[in-house]
Amino acid sequence: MLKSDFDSSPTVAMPQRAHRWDIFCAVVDNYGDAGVSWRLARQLASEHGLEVRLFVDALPALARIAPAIQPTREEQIAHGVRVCRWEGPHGALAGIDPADTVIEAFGCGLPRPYLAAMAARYPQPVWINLEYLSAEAWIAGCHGLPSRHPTLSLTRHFFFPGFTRSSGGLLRERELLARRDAFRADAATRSAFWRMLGMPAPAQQMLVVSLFCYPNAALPTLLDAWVEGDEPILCIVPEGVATSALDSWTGGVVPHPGQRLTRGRLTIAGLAFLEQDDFDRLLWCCDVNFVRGEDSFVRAQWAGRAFVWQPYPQAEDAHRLKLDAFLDRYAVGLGSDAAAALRAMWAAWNDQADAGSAWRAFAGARSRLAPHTGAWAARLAAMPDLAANLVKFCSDRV
Ligand code: TRH
Repeated sequence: MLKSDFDSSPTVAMPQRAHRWDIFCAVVDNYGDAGVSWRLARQLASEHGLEVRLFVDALPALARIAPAIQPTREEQIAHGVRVCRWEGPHGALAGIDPADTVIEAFGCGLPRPYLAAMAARYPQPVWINLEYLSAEAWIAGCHGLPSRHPTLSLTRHFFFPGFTRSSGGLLRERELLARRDAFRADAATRSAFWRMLGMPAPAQQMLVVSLFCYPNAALPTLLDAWVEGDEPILCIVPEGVATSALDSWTGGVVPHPGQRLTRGRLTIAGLAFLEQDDFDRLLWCCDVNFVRGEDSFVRAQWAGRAFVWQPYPQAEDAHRLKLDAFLDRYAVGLGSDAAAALRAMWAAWNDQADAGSAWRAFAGARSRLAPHTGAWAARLAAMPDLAANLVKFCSDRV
């Protein structure tokens, strides 16, 4: 197997006796919980040859980003993963033989009968709580820590995704950056992709933006700035994103998938939700990506272009700590003007303030932000990926 310059993840084989993995995912809302769990499950099966069973309580959310999944089926095999519907942590799930390794995504909790079966099993499964991604420094000290179950003789380990070698790393499939560059270098493949989207390939001079955000009061200011802007902009909006803001800004003519609306220098194009790998290709085709939450945030970094992140809003602005911690790492090495433009744009977007005024300087810094993000992605790709780290972590504990 040829290893590309980009891919540095050592291949650690799980002992045959520990090749069964269960992943539990309870969808809080949106698509990230399912998105991260599905991406991890596919990678463990395809790159590490593991027998993966993925339990998801809200299959329709998964089916939106994985069309191979039939949302009404209790159990099915897709992309080498056995996908099972569960009732969530308070459901029964009795009579299930726990796997050798059990991943609890985002502290979703495990049903009592399953926990009891884990405790009764010999050898006991390796039990991992896969935490939310953060760039904050404290996670390095918590990554890998064990915690005893209060009543059962079970130990759970906390596994923190992150941007440093002292964290669990980031989800990145093998050859991802090589595939990205091959896609970009091949005009025929790119135009085939635009045809698949049902869109004409954007004109050379057009600035192409993808908009995947939470409801954001700053959006109208940005759209106004784009209408009056210096260059033509194509803004691609996945279905159901920012609908109410777009509805009021467009006067009730939100462009649905396959539709477009042009105002001044701005064209808004509606797009149906894409399968995860096609969503990557969309990000690879855009000059600026507005992303949110966790998984699209990481994919925008692998895309290696300018991006604007809106973390999932949390109480007491806890998400601002995450945002600032990330900017403090990511902006290193960026010239002071570009760094100032970047910080001002992200602040305006997350303060839901006047993002339109911040846009001009941000767009002006794009020629520095894109190569900077490319270099950032290459540096991150020099570290082992999350799935490889997880397999190593678990193989050391069986
Ligand atoms: O959907 P999100 O807002 O999910 C969030 C976050 O995970 C957050 O951490 C969590 O607390 C919250 O849910 C409950 O954003 P995220 O994480 O970017 O996940 C979106 C997923 O949807 C990602 O896997 C990419 C995928 N996607 C597609 O596959 N196709 C598409 O067309 C689009 C727009 C998204």
